Amino acid sequence: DTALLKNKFRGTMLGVLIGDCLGSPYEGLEKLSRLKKTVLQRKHDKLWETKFREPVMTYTDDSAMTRALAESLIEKRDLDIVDVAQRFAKSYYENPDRGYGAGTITILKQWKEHVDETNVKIPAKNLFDGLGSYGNGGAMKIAPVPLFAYNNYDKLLHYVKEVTKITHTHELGINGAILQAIAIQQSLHLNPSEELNVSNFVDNLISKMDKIGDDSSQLYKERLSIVKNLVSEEGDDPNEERVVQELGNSIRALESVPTAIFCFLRAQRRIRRIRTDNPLRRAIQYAITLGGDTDTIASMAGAIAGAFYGYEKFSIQLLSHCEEWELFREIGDKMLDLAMSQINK
Ligand code: F2R
Ligand code: MG
Ligand code: MG
Repeated sequence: DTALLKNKFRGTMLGVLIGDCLGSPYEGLEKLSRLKKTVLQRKHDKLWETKFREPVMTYTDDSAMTRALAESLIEKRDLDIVDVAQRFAKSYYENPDRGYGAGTITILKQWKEHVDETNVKIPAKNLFDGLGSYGNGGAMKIAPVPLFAYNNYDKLLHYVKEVTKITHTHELGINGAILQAIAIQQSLHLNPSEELNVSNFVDNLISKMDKIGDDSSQLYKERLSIVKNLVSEEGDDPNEERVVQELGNSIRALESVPTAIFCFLRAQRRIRRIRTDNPLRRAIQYAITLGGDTDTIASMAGAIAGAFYGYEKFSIQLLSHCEEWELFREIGDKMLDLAMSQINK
């Protein structure tokens, strides 16, 4: 069904953007107190429901890098990591104040001088005394890859690794990007009119991480088991303190990608003090209440939820408050054309 797929591709790109725009004012703060949750609820009511034009909410590095990667895939009709690196650097120098990670800035500055096939992978390898970055920057910008390879799991794995390694060479950083990409791919293939089988969704992720088979994928498997336990708990109060303690809310991939998946899955049903019937809104709003790396966790949860529900679950009022939302929608459409042209290749 092309109409549904179009909706889902747009939803993925806009999920990245909206989660980032809504989450970024809270990045680095503690989990929200009861009072702050009420303030957040009112603010989101206004943003989602009123036609009144708010000042535009700007996006951060998460959306800037996602956009650059998607535009490279669209332009080159394949993954060209040198072109991706050039676009990352260009978009950084156009607006360096989007809150980039320190390690990523080091890489972007080195690429500014000159980047080609021989040196594109070098700066990332040298980061953090040669350990490479385990930040969530690989996962936060990966959404265009599951769109590009939406029907092909092996291609997805290959392309995620290739593109992530130019910024994140630590196994935890790479596997975080793989997990986020698989979660988006799974969501793209599910029918949003049918109830989501939450436990199957996690089991599929666990078995795919298991097949990767290295040490860090086992750590992700453990986190996913925690996701499964937490999501199966009854009641309407998924205690934020426990969620943060057991899954994390930090800038590290291991402490944020499983958390984003949890936000998407738990938002299938009611959450205390989040008043909305819209599970896509609930996923993003809940991610923000956890505090910590709110732009990135809300953006990753938004991408997975957007891939599942499609863009029509976002209100036009909300979209119109976000920087360049129409461009992100158009990128979704172009990614669909590209993905369709790839299917028989
Ligand atoms: N950087 C931020 N937020 C904090 C500052 C923004 C603030 N709003 C402001 O205005 O200043 N957010 C963005 O960064 C995250 C993605 O980060 P990425 O791209 O992975 O960067 P990096 O530098 O590679 O890793 C992040 C940090 O993690 C620590 N780290 C990573 N690997 C490490 C290793 N092997 N050893 C030790 N530490 C390691 C470092 O502190 C890195 O700087 C997103 O949240 C995005 O929104
Ligand atoms: Mg950011
Ligand atoms: Mg962040």
